[in-house]
Amino acid sequence: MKSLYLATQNVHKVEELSALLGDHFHIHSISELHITEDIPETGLTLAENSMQKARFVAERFGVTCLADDSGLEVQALNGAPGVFSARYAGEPKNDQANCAKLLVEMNGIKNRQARFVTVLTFHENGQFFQFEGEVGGEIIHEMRGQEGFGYDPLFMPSVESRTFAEMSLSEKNKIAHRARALEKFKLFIDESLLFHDE
Ligand code: ITT
Repeated sequence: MKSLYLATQNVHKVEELSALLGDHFHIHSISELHITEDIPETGLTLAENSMQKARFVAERFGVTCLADDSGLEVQALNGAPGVFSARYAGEPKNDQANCAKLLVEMNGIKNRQARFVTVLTFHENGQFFQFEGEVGGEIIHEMRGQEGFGYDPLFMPSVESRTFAEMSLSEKNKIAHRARALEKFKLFIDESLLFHDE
């Protein structure tokens, strides 16, 4: 089985991606490459940041790798926190503080519509490919649930009465943005010539 390095320091992403890709790849963490710092993300879009993270690992180590940049886009906040989702409440990154800030910003706002978006970047032999996934839903008025991470306790996907934080990993992975982007990636690798000479 081909090795794949996940270009992220976010343990929750590693858990979600590993659950969905474990039967396609032998998954590695970038700590095995002795990368211990956050990979820089200075772009203005999810696609730029996702590419930046994949290049960071690919250019240093030449390994097959997958990067993820994700964000929550709230309609009434003109797409915020968006590309700044991880540090919405400032440094250092803090999920609890981000959720608290979002609730304050949404105070009194009726339109609660939002979406999560993921852009994955896959690197193999100097080539880069991107895949996007999204899920629509709404921001509820108080945090609910203990599972997941980030804004999961505040996000209720459409046609659901539970937040992502009230779902198991496998339930979230059936409908979530990251899982949807991964479906496209898996279709790509299933059809790709890159993998047929192994
Ligand atoms: P890496 O850059 O190391 O991958 P990160 O946590 O900084 O880790 P991002 O830059 O992609 O990752 O920031 C995404 C932020 O968006 C993340 O910290 C959460 O606050 C939020 N987020 C992304 N996916 C999410 C999900 O599935 N559920 C809840 N919140 C999510």
